[in-house]
Amino acid sequence: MSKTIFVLNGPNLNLLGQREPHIYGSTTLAEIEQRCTAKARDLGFEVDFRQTNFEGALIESIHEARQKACGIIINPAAFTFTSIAVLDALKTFDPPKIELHISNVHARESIYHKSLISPIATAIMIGFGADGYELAIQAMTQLVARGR
Ligand code: CA2
Repeated sequence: MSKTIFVLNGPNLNLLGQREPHIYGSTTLAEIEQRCTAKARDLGFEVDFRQTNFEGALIESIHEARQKACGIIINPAAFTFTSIAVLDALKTFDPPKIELHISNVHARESIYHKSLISPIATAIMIGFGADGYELAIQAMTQLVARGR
């Protein structure tokens, strides 16, 4: 069985650590990738970490995960609230899927309150800052181990 966890990041997350640190912190996405890779390695897993600003590219990564991944951790960013196409792609991926947000979206403006993804996610992690990614890796290995 695959031991690869796909960690997928949507639009503007390439700017992490460069803008709006009061909301998203000062850790860069490259640092988050390094931490995820190290955490996964400690737990006997690998990480395929990606970021895109394009909806179609995100969907194609989800399709690729169908063949290659034991789980998906996804921060769809703004596509969380707009993309039925990302929702439909995730529905085709049977193994565990964790929806992750760095900020507590429910403490923000109402446009950030209604996720299209949450109803089909196995689990949701919101508001842990950049640490949420490592916590999600830990959680994903447990979901994979128990087969859901
Ligand atoms: O908190 C999160 O992880 C979000 O998914 C981030 C999205 C936002 O649309 C979601 O509601 C919550 C926005 C990502 C924008 O990323 C930036 C990073 C640095 C500076 C500016 C934007």
